[in-house]
Amino acid sequence: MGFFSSGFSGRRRPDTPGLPPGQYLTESFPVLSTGPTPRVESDRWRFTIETDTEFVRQWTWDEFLALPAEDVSTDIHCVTSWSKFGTHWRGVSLDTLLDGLDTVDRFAMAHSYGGYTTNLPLADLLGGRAWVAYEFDGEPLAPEHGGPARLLVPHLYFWKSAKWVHGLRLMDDNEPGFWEQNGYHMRGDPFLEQRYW
Ligand SMILES: Nc1nc2c(c(=O)[nH]1)N[C@H]1C(S)=C(S)[C@@H](COP(=O)(O)O)O[C@H]1N2
Ligand SMILES: [Mo]
Repeated sequence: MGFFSSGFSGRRRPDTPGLPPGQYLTESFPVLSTGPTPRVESDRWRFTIETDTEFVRQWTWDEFLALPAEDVSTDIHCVTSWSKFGTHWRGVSLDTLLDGLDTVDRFAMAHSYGGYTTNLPLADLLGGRAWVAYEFDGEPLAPEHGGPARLLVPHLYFWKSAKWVHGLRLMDDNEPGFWEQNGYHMRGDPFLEQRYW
């Protein structure tokens, strides 16, 4: 088995279990942001879930911290080809945030402080596979990694995990978000290599 150097400081091991095709492992935690890091004070912070027509739910920071939280250990996969194994997060499951919600909408647009957006099927946010995370490695989530809180949807490419997440807008139609308008995949499953469309 060969080891190939790649653009980043990682190593490529073609048959590493859990490593999606075309990915290499890195020990570091690269920062990928399209713009400056927005600074969101916790007393200003809100997380909202809404539909096109009707306001649904909103939490303040204190209300959010009072929700049941989960510890999550997971691998993450960026479309630029780095993967990182065994990352540790704490956050609130989207199952909790969307619990009891009565909607016919099948898609969601995650939107962030700073203007970033990314679209996801609602099904990918349910079933214990998505969180709004506010801790990494037992510490408050660093601003450059999306603090105070970010979406964490680790079974999809990491661009779907919106940093500085501000809320979800539920949608009837699958509208493209920021990277999706620029050719990235509407779903983004790393094991299916759904990078572009
Ligand atoms: N708000 C916002 N969220 C974002 C991004 C961004 O530019 N802005 N970049 C995405 C991309 S492409 C990746 S790979 C991850 C990077 O997260 P990290 O900087 O914590 O590694 O965040 C995703 N979420
Ligand atoms: Mo990315």
